[in-house]
Amino acid sequence: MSTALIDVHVGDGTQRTLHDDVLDGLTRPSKELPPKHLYDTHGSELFDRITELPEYYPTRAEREILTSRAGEIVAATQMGELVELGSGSATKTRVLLDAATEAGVLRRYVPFDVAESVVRESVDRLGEAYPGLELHGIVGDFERHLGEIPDPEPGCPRVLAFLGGTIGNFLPGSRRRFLRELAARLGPDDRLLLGTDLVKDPDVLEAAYDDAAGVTAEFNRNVLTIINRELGADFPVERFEHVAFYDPERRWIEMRLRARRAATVRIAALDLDVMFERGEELRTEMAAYGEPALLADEPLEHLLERAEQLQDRLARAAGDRNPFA
Ligand code: SAH
Ligand code: AVI
Repeated sequence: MSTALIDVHVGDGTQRTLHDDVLDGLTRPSKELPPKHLYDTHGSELFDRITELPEYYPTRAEREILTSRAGEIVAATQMGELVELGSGSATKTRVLLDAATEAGVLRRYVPFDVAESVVRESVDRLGEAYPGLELHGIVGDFERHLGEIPDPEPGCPRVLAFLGGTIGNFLPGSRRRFLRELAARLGPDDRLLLGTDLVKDPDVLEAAYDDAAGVTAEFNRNVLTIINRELGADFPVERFEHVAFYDPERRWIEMRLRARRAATVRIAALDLDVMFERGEELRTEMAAYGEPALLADEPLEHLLERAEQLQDRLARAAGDRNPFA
């Protein structure tokens, strides 16, 4: 039998950040919301569907890297414990869990995610698949609750994984703050496993965020459904159009929601009316790529001083230069 524990650090607090973020973000001259609010139960399911889409290559690329290099990663780190930030459904993670349990080194897996349902489901499923593995789920916001990660057992080498390019979803200032905090919490026996994508053909990037089946559009619009439900708002969800474009200067993709018509939205819990002009856009996500946008960050440079880079087959074939070199 595996042992399982789940700590919940969000709840009313998350509701409050949604309040604050909606109030701040929707009263700015350029409307925006932080991407973490895209993930309720439905948003997490939609993200999982995105990872299966032909256009959304990052998950397949990362799975390929993990599959071909998991043995090496486990041998190099002796992963006694794996902590995963933004773990989601932890599907790809199984590649690492398999390699580390096969090597007989892994004792504990700590999935950390803001979406309670995904933490509970992944702990349930992994408990069945990996009997003997200790599971300690954390439902929390990695911008606020890194301190809630349990201390590693003494002498147990720990790997902190941050996969899927989620690091690209921060705005640069918040990313720097997060990386500083993360760096401060990494002990001498800890290793960081970071998954991020490199800049490539804008058409490929834009297709990945605007799939033909419209799943990403539904994922994007779902944030309005969340605000309607949680804050008693009346967004006419279908009257907002999904927009995704690559900004070559910032080297990031932006997802936005564009009002097809002028609208005034009532947000009852905030006693707020928000006006949208026809065509006005609300930014819901940035996804930054490779260097220099990401890797030039001073705290990350410091963390990567001794880093090794693992690339997927396509990136190697394309001859992308090694930004860690
Ligand atoms: N790691 C998985 C899932 C990526 S989706 C993969 O590579 O496929 C991003 C995940 O990060 C979601 O599950 C989302 O709920 C979580 N997330 C986003 N912002 C977060 C935050 N501030 N704190 C904790 N989890 C967050
Ligand atoms: C989780 N995160 C890294 C995904 C990304 O690619 O930025 C979320 C996503 N947004 C649209 N499609 C997928």
